[in-house]
Amino acid sequence: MPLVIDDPKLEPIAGKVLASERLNHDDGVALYRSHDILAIGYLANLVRERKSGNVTYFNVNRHINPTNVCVAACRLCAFGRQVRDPKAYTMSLEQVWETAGTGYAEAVSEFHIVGGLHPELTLDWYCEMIRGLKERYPQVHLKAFTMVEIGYLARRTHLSLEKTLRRLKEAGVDSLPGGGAEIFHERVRRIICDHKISGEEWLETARTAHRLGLRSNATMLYGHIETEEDRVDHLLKLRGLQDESGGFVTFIPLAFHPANTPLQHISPTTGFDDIKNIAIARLLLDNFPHIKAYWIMMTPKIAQVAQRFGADDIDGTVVEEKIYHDAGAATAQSLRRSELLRLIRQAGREPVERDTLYRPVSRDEATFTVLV
Ligand code: V47
Repeated sequence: MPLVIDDPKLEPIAGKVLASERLNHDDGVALYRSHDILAIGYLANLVRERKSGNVTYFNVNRHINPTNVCVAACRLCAFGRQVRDPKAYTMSLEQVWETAGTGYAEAVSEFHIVGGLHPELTLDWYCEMIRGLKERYPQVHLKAFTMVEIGYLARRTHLSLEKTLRRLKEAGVDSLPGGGAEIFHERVRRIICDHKISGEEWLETARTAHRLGLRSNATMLYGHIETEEDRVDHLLKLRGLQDESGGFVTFIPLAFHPANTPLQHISPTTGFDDIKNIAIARLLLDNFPHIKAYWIMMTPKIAQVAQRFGADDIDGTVVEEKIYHDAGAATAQSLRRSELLRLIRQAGREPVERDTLYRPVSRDEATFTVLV
């Protein structure tokens, strides 16, 4: 199908993408201001197919949130609770290890572990949790702790970021998820997450992790009070760090869910904006290998369409999601592997089950166990 451009402002951008040239800040803003979603999608799909061909990746994973107690009280969040809130919970180590073994236990290749900033849980406690998981589930990749949790643990332990990350890596952390990045600009952070580490600190923590050989993901939370310039600035900061470190694996745009947060007067994002964010991320982040359409956040239907608008990943089975569901997500808490396969195949893509670092996973179909 030929490229049809309705918005003349996109013409120079299309020229650059066709010539594999890097887009700049103004290009990013022009893309966000354009409604020509088919031209933007065409270009993003071109880049996506250059990188991943016809493949869409997914994994069999399980989320674990050891505590929702959080001292940060971010306005964007419906998950975190004060210690004395009746809905606050903190799992014991045994509960974490037991929870990890429930639901799809035989098949999981990744635990995605994130939680609140608990004022009493120590670095030793987290290291013990990780060692215990590794002992019990040695084949499972541990993608654990956002840059925000790392920063908080380092501060409370009076250790450098590097020493804190080293301790967690020695305990068994294999990589870091992409959460907590939100929007890097200080003006926005002051309103949506004023007690969190700054954007610079988030980037510095990622830089340190990458230097130690820990790969990570990156996210951007959009659809609240940020401007189009803030989004582009955020993406270009991530691109700049990726040029330096090469440590990012996947970028995941996250749509703000306002329900049950102090910002619930803000309207939720639309499907149009969700698709545009996937496509523009694919076009600006030319050095990120993968763009994930997180079905929990976008709905399986939009995440499926996104596979033709720049995304090459749909995330995984998840099993038990809390952060988005506390903020009113109406999606299921889990999708079966067979359902992920169906969504991907019906988008005309070839499903490939991956591990966290995008190596293909082969299974013994009879026992459903991972073949190494
Ligand atoms: O860090 C919190 C965001 C993130 C809300 O790395 C909210 O593979 C919307 O980071 N509405 C957690 N978003 C999710 C996350 C993630 C998800 C899937 C895969 C990966 C990965 C990472 O969710 C938080 C924050 O940015 N968040 N509250 C809310 N009300």
